Parts: sequence; structure tokens; C-alpha cells
Amino acid sequence: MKRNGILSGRFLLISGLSLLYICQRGRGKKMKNLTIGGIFPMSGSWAGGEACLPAVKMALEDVNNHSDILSSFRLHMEYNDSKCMPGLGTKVLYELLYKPPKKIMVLTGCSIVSTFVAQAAKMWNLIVLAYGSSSPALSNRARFPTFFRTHPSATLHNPTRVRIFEKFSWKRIATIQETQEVFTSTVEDLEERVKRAGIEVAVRQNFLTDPTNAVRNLKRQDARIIIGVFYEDMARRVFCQAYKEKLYGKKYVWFIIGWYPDNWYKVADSTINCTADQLREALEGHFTTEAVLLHQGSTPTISGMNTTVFKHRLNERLHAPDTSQVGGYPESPLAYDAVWALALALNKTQERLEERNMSLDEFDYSNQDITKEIYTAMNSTRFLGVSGNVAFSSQGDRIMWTQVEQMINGTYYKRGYYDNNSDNFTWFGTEIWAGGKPPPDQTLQVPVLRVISQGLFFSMCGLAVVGIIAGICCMIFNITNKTRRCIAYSQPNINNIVLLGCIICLLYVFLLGLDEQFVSPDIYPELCQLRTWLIATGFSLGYGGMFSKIWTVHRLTTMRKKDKR
Ligand code: ABU
Repeated sequence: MKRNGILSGRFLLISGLSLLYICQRGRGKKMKNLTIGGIFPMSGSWAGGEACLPAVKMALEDVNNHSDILSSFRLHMEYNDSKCMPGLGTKVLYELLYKPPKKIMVLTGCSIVSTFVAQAAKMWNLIVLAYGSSSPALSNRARFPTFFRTHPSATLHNPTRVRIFEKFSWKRIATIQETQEVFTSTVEDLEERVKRAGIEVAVRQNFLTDPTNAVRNLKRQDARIIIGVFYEDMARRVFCQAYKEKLYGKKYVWFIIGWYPDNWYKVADSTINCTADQLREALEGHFTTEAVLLHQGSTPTISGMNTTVFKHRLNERLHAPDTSQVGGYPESPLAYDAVWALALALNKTQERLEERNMSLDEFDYSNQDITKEIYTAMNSTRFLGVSGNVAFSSQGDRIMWTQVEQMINGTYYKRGYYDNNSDNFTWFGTEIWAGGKPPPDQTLQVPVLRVISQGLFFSMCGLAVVGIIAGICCMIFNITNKTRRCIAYSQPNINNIVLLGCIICLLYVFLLGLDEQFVSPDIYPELCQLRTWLIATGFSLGYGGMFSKIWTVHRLTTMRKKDKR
């Protein structure tokens, strides 16, 4: 009996397993492929694909293993490298479009590529979802009607920057940017915000590929609080030049973008002639602002894993001993959540389409119907992802917290947070200043009254008095003895004119020393005029008289004897 029971138990188990296997196979047969396109920058200005591609692949596996999402479909991705170059990115998009199967959505990263891809994709009724595009220009719904992103817009950093300027009472700032739409639109937004806060953008510099002159101009124009927006490769060039120009240290504060990998300045770069140590020296004490890209807390996210598990799984896939140099590592949670966002939106779309006896696999580049359904579903997608709460604003943007970090001895330390929603700014007060205190925003101009030394003034006045007395004595002598022959021959009237001129010039000494310690600045205009008149009159009389005497002597010595009489 017992043996029979064991056998029937075994049978039940085997038949159950066989049934499950058959069901799975049956289910597998029915599964249709749903293909998305992927554009990943594996090198170039932002090599975010290095970490974002493995994160996307991981998310695709997780979504496909999730029985409740797109149960009759298997999400599959075809992708290529854009090198963060717009031309190549557009070529990759066209290849994805023209090579079957049809791509129902496109994932993209790197703003300069996404701008081109999102503008072109709308012509094929394609929804574009960016995991790594920060350009504020992409928030323009009229220009990019089918664009969404899990990456927050770069304008998110600006309110945080303004709060820091206000905290340290900086009223004069300078900007330096790489000439790309992503950075131009960020700086324009910053300019508007600082203007509203009563802060002046005193110096604006931009450069295409060589920041040498831009950095020099910052120094020349006495920039102290400098906001730099550029890609990571340009950041190395800018700080190499800042090192050469000595535009760092206790007088300067740099603010740059915080999404570079932690050890970005150590990356070997043949385009600069600075060592990593020199860059570290120039970077000491700078601040970065960046959105908080990893969900804070240990609550499990939509995939069932928390952020620790996510990082652990991603690190295993990256096979990189040092993730701080892997491009796009900070943005990998955004890439992971982008796949979940599109899977949830497609799932919702499929449910809606089924009500109309349609299906996602009927998607066609010329048919707007399914695109509209996906668009509506994307708009209402909300979930807790590894990057935090994922939801899209009317511009397709995300709203997140920002964090401020400072580099000390080559390592970034957190200095504060800013919550855009509640306008809540938290500053830890642990920042370190090279000069012991925050530097002023410009060269301080302290007015100091420079006055003539009283000892010198009075002694000169004494000498002038002696001169004047001597002059008066000579005049009296001239007048009283003018009938004496030798005096009469020496032209006493002209001598008196010379003496009068000298006395007036000596009087000038008294007026010359009258500065703010003796008279009020209100009478300076009159005083200056009087001085000018005195010296001009005294000199004219003195020199004029002397010249007329010399002229007479000259005439006498050069005349013929007869004429002399
Ligand atoms: N956080 C990376 C953003 C890259 C870009 O906007 O091009």
C-alpha cells in the first residue's frame, strides 16, 4: 500500500511537471517579439552606454521574466553605438528604422544625439525615451512631441545653484560653457533665475573645443564664482587650462556638473598636457550639483529589488574593478527604469488595444493610432523605480532632488540637498574653503584717503614763506633804488614782474597741499581752478619777464654800435 502511494505520488509529480513544461512550451510558442531600438554612446563626450547598456539589458531580462507585464510578448532590443555624435546617432536611427523588425519605441542617450533622434523619430510616429539626456531644450513639446525621458532636465540644477549663491551672499558670477544647445539652454535658464534673485552674470564665456581663451578671459575679467557647463572631455581641458592660468585656489569657487564618474579627472586623455595630479590640484574644493539618481531607502522597487541589489547585479555585469571610471554609471538606474517605464506603458497600451481588437504587433510607422495610445500610457506611467519615483511632467520631464558635492583631496563629499518640489534647501555646513572662509565674488575695493604728510606740507610752506619774504624784500629794494644807475640799467620794472611771478608761484605751494584733511571736498572744483590760475599766472609773469630781459640783452649784444644809441 505504502509503495503504491509513493508511486502514485511520483506519477502525480511527473505528470504535473510535464503539464507545466507543455504549458510553458505552449506559452513560449504564442509569445511574440516586440522590438525596441537602442542608441548607446559607448565613447565620446559622454560615454554613458558603458554602464547604461548593461543596465538596460538587465531590465529587459527582468521585464521578460515578469509574468504580469506584456505576458504575450517578449521584449527584445536592437541597438548600436552613437559615440555621442549626432551624425552617427541619426545614421543608427535610420538603420534601426529601415531594418526589420519594426521598432515600437527608441531608447536614446546623450543630449546632442537625442535632439536629432527625437526630431526625426516623430516623422515615423515613434516614441523616444531618453535615459541620458539632460538638455533643457528637449522639454519643448512643440519641437519634440513624442519625447520622454527618465533623466531630469539640466535646469533642475539651477535653483540649487541660486540657493548656494544666496547662502554665501555672492552677487556677481561668471559662466563658461561648451557651445552645445544642451549647455546654452542651461545657461539661459540660469541667467533668468539669477537675475530674479538680484545676482549679476558679469562674465560669459563659451568655446567650441578649445577653452584656452575662454579661461584666460575669465581671469582677465576678475571672475571669482565660476559656473562651468561642459561635457566630461571638455572639463579636463578647461581645468588643465585653469591650472596653467592659476584660476583656482582660495580666491575662486568653481561649480560644475555632477554627473561625471567620480574619478573622471584620472581618465587618460591625450588631448591635454596636464597630469591627473595637476587636474586634482585645480579641482580642489570645487562644487558639483546633480540630481539624486538612486532611490533613497531600502524599500523594494517595482522590480522587487532594492538599490543595493541593483548595484550588486550591475557591478557583476560590468566586470570593472573600479566603477568610478565607468561612463554612465551614475545614470544606470535611469536606464534600468527607462525599460520598466516603456514596458509598463506598452502593457497598458496592449490592454487598451485588446479592447479594440487590436494588438501592439500591428504597430506601423505610418499609423498614428498606436503611437497615440502609447503616448497616453507613457504620460500616466507612475512607479517606484531604482532611480526613485518615476513619473513624467507635461513636458515629459522628471522632478527630483538635487545634491551638492565638494571635491576634497580628489574625493567628492556631500554638502547639501535641495528639494525642488518643496523648495527645501538643506546645507550641512561641512564645506571646506581653501582660504578658511568663502571668497568674495570680486576684488574688494576699499576706499582709503591718501593725504599729504603734514610735516612735509608745513616745511614746504615755511620754505615758500621764506621765498615770498625774500621776493618782497627784493621788490622793495628795486623800488627804493630804481633811480640808481646800476639798478636803472637792470630794468627794475621787469625785475619786479619776475619777482611778482615767483611770489605767485610760491603761493601755489600752499594751495597744492590743501587736501581732504584741511578742506571739504565740496570746494575742490574751485580750489583746483584757483591753483591752475595761480601757477599759470605766476609762471607767465616770472618766465615772461625773464625772457623779455634775455631778449633785450640779446638785441643789445647783436646790434650795431650806431643803433645801440
Ligand atoms: N547625465 C548625462 C547627460 C548627458 C547629456 O545630457 O548629454
